[in-house]
Amino acid sequence: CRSGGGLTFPCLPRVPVFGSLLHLRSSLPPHLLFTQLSRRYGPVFGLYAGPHFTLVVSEISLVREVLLQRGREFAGRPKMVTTDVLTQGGKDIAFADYSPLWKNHRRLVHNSFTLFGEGSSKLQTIVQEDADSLCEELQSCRGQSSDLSPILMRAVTNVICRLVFSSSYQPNDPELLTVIDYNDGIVQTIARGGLVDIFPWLRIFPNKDLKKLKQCVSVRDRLLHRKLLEHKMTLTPGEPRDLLDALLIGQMKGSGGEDDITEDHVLMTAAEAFGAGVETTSTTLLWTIAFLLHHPQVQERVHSELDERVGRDRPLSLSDRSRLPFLDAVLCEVMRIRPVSPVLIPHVAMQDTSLGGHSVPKGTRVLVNMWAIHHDPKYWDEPDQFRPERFLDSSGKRATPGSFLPFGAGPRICVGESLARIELFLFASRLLQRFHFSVPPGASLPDLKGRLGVVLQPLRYSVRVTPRH
Ligand code: HEM
Ligand code: PLO
Repeated sequence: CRSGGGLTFPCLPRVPVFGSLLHLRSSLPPHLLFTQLSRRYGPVFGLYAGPHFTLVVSEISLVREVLLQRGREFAGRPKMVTTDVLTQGGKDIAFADYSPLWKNHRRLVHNSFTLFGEGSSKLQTIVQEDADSLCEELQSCRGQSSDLSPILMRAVTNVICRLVFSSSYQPNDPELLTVIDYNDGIVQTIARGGLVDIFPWLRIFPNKDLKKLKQCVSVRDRLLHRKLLEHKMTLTPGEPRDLLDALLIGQMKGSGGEDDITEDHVLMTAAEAFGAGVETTSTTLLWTIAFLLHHPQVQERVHSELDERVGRDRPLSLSDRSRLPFLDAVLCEVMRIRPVSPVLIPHVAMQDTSLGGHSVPKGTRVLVNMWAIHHDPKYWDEPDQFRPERFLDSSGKRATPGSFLPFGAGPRICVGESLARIELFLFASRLLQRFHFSVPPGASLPDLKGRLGVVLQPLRYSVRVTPRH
């Protein structure tokens, strides 16, 4: 395998042009195939995705080296055709390569999230209200069975709409439907690792997906552009009303240098907050309910913890999190057993560096197999079993094992982590305080394998939601 002298990595066989792709043909999704291959080739092995030399890392100490110890060296991102369309050539955070501008941009986004996140009551109020309307909606379908996916999707989209540009929608508002519709189109067409991203020259052939992606992106940009203009006209510096205000203020404060972000960067950040915020949170909540249906005794224990520590009537707030360690453990176990991003986003070595003592040339792509880390039998007893107790110590307090990184780590760690944790806790606790979830009569249990698109999602299932009082 290619490597700059010294030890070399075990590597999959390769042929000209296709690289190792012929050896990667499989009915398994990438995270499972890579986990299988790591048993044969070891905790880090190389492959050629077409022309691109790629390392797959499946052991926690090596993952820590990539993300933390050498985090900066591995903080690059590959250039890909689809994500370039999505982000105007990398004017976002997630798919933009490492650069001084990107660092400024990420810091601004991080600060703006903090402004409305953990420290302030703003996000808490928004989530509480949207969780309440979600509960009212579920209450009104009294015991009927339904697919929760669209209802949850609407609720979390509303949270992000209010956080980003202070709009809130009724269930059938045409603007909300537009957002949901274009997002759906992007999700269907951007499936990570598609061929166009391995051989960029394939884009000269007509490509239906790429065309649809471009259409959806243009609908998205028109809508966000309108919001941006409205915000600019009514902005009071020093008093940001929402994330868009905070970003605009930050952008205007720029020093005028070439590392300043532009208005397009603000637009792409808003777009990404939607994409990342909606897909990940709704998916994690759907996995949570799917696992609770498979493990009714776990749901019962969550219910009794809520009844004993909070009661059935008092509205829950973030300060209840420390009182509900079992619920917290359930959410962690869900993110362990079904990480929404099982191979993270590809990283790239920005300079010649090394990994586990082997040298790694600049430009090498690195896939972190978080699925393998979360299912490594060396660190997890019976890793395929759903057991929230793993996240509790012997006195029942929340504990965090070292081999658990659902949000990644280091310079590319998820910027939305605290936002996501707040949302997950408030939605899950409110839903479980008020409802009991069960398998509808005659229906089968949800499939737990899921399907890998832009995130690892459960297949659609239907659930009966019964009010608890
Ligand atoms: C990146 C997980 C929610 C925004 C990531 C990464 C993971 C992740 C694994 C990639 C890290 C890497 O490539 O090394 C999650 C999970 C979530 C969640 C499990 C919820 C359950 C959110 C939310 C937002 C968000 C709510 C924003 C509103 C981002 C962004 C990045 C990112 C912008 C790119 C960071 C970068 O490349 O520097 N997330 N995420 N995420 N996430 Fe999240
Ligand atoms: C989801 C569809 C949106 O329309 C665009 C979008 C933006 C950011 C992406 C997100 C999609 C999928 C989940 C991603 C997120 C950035 C970080 C997050 C990849 C494609 C994760 C979990 O890594």
